[in-house]
Amino acid sequence: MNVVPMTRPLPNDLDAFWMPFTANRQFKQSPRLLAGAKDMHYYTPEGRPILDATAGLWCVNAGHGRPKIVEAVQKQVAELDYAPAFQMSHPKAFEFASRLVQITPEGMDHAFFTNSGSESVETALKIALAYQRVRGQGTRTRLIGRERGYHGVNFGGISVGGIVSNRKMFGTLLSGVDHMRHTHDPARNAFTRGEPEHGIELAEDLERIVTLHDASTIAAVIVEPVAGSTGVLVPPKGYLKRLREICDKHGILLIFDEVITGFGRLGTPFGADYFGVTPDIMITAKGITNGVVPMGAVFVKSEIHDAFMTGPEHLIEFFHGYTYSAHPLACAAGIATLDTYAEEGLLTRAAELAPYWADAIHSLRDTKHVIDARNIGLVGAVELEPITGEPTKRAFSCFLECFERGVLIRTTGDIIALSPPLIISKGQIDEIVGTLSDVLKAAA
Ligand code: PXG
Repeated sequence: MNVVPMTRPLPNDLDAFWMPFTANRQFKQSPRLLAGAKDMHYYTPEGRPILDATAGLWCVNAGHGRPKIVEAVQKQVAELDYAPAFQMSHPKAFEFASRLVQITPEGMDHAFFTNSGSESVETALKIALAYQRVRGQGTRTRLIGRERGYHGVNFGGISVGGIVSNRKMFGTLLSGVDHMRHTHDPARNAFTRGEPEHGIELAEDLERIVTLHDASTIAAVIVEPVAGSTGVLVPPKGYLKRLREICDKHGILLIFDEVITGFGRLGTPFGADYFGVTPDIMITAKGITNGVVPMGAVFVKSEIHDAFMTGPEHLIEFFHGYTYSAHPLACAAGIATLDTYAEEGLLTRAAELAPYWADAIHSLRDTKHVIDARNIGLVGAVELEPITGEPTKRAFSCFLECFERGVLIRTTGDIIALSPPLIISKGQIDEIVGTLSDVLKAAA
């Protein structure tokens, strides 16, 4: 089936669109456009297939153009395009929330809808602060993040985040934030398959911060179970369990940012399931609608939700929300996405593929320029030796060359990150790694 017309009109002026997180001038000299997509592939405007090794931007977990999702959105837009989100709602919002809390970790049974990962982060931080206040612990106003963490691009998220280039241009950010150390330790853990052996002691950094500020000032700790954007940092064995223990000991809320690890990426529905650690608040987005309609959701334990449900019943309990919270198109896409995940076993498929995937990623170990390779679930990273004096250039050149050869990868610094749709075949894994290997061997 030819799903994409072979010719599409190309835009003739690329100037007006200021592109996000993009080298705009480089792009506009040599644009890379995607005009169609089906299953594991994108198609350029000329009809050239590009194997998607990144699930779009870590979001198209069920692959592209999935019929159920397409039909659900088409039907929904004709039936109900928009309903006010405040003091009103529509049936699919409740249906979707109820379906979601059936697959979230035990006890995480209320969903607050947003439109992106960044909004989910802000929502979670606000819930954490407000919860401490409604339960009579209003001195707990500090938020603790981690170096190299990525929590979207809004002010709360970049404050608790730890990626320097995302922070340094934007002033003093939120006050009262501190950061634990990151867990990347290539000297001890390079070329680890799955969770690294070394580094559980880095969780004790939280104890250091508690000692410095006192627990009575700390509302919450936020971490990605696996740090994605910074270049796939898999937590050391036992690290997240230890964080949970320290949070419990001090009455600090634990927030997992599962924007990437949610919805099957690690071979379990959520990272919390993979690591056997349940947070108090869980942030999601991306795979919640298979990337088809922007959406995010924040899940909370009942005790957090219920703590707000006091006072006169005609009053708003939590002064927060978005015009497009639980947008009908997003809910329709989300329900069809959950159906697709369930019918095809996609929330656990990565577990079956993980050993094959790990072998493929680690087959690059002795390839030119490679200084580390790491993997977990259907996530992989290959770290390259930077070109002296020109950091990021080697990986970016590999990205451009892979695209020329028909494979879409993602780079951050000199790290190549791979996270294909969960429907990938073993042959397609070989194609990704084979292309990457050829490109690396030929790279300067
Ligand atoms: N938290 C985490 C853990 C994320 O990975 C966000 C929040 C923000 O989501 P939104 O929907 O506001 O973008 C993210 C987003 C990459 C990459 O290639 C990662 C993200 C976005 C774009 C690219 O690493 N993560």
